Amino acid sequence: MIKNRIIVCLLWMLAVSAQAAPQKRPNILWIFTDDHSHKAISAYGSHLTDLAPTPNIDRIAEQGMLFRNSFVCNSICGPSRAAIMTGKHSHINGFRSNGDRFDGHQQTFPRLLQDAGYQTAVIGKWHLGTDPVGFDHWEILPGQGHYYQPDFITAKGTHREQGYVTDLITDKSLNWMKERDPERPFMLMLQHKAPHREWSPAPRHLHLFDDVTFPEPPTLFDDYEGRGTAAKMQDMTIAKTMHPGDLKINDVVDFKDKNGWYYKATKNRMERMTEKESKDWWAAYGPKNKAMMEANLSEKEMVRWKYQRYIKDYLRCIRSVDENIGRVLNYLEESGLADNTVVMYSSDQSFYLGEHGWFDKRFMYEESLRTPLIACWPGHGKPGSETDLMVQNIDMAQTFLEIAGLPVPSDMQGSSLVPLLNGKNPADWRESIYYQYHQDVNTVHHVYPHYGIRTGRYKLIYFNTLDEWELYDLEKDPQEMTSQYANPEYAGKVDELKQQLTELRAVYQATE
Ligand code: SGN
Ligand code: CA
Repeated sequence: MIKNRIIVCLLWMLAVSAQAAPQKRPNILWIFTDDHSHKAISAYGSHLTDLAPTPNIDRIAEQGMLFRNSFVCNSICGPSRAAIMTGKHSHINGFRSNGDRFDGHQQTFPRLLQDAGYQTAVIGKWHLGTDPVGFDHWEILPGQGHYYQPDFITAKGTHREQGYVTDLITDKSLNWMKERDPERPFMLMLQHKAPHREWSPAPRHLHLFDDVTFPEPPTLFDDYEGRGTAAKMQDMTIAKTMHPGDLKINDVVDFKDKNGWYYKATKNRMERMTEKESKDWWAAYGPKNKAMMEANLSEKEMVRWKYQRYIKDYLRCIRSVDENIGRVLNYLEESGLADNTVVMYSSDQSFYLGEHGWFDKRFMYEESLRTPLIACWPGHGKPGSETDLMVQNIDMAQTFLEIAGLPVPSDMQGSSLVPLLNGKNPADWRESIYYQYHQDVNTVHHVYPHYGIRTGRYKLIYFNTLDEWELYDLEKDPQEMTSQYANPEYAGKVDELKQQLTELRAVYQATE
């Protein structure tokens, strides 16, 4: 009799704990930006840190872990997002280039979390061409979205909102977190448009950095000697590619006839501003533009001027991202959610901030191969810790699933970061990563497709349509100024890396 009672009692306890378990599963907040260079985050530290700190993003690092060697598998928006959703390289998930359409009915981590009882939402930039699948709630920007008075798309249609895009995405995310079912865990993808081109700041930040001169990267005037055809032929320089709309000088430079598209894009931005915004905008940029025109700058001085205009607007956009992240972190703390919410910060890839004279991304060179990744999982790992292990955006899906206590499908191609978050240094962690940029060269920025391998010290890149190889010794040449591919001293290393690259391509089933 007593034995039976104990058994009943145990069964009851098991049933209760099984019911209670889902509530204890951690919430997941994935804060994601577009084109945010790790160098523009003070937790990473760079020449920009003192002048343009990001105290709120840094809070995540102070309470969690900073990934020093975080990379993407394809440095461009849609493909990076698709890789995160699926945990698979582009050639497997089918989204190789911007403009492709994502098959949302394939296996993705939001769908798996939703099936397991998580409340799921995506708010902000999406850029995958098809409507989100696997989300209880979605409210996304059309394509690249707009900075001022942006449109949002929901299942019901498109509508325009009053305000600045970074503030609005945050407002909507806070509202969703407040209004969701508090009994079930959530996974929210809060995805900013900022600091994407054309780097349009919040009206309140138009004068930020007015008195600052930012240091230039040492390779601002790179001549691309030492590298191959692709670096020489790209179209992404501050000197030549940036247009008057990017630089906010269309009050002094008439470019209507030169390029219809740029004109249209800029006109669209101006038309979305309120009268006051437009007045403040020209009050901020106009006098500086006039001074620039009157200064009669040389070609080189003009590049310097453009770099200052660019970096200031870029960092102004980041200031509003950082402020809004502060709002979200404050909410988590005040609501008591912080203790059981994993907060991760990342971007679809890093970005050139004048290195090699460039903006944009795409290349397998360091600035765009990397992406920031900062994670805080309260009670796991040591606050303020760092790891040098190589991680990649294909790792995220498995990480989220393991955090939620779910099994990881065997066809995912990454590795869960949970051991790293728990402060472990797995001995069998990957020692190299595979990268492939697929987009046709005859698209924006004219970057040739390529693939390659990066190890701790070396990087071997193959531009497949050019049949050209490049090799970099990152220890001796961290800025990747000289390919050592043809240097006989590196011949053995080249053979070894080619062999490893072949093996990696076999592992990832890369045949293109
Ligand atoms: C637009 C931008 C490009 C940018 C792509 C892709 N031009 O075409 O500079 O590389 O988007 O960006 S713009 O004049 O329209 O701003 S991505 O982040 O979506 O991959
Ligand atoms: Ca991007």
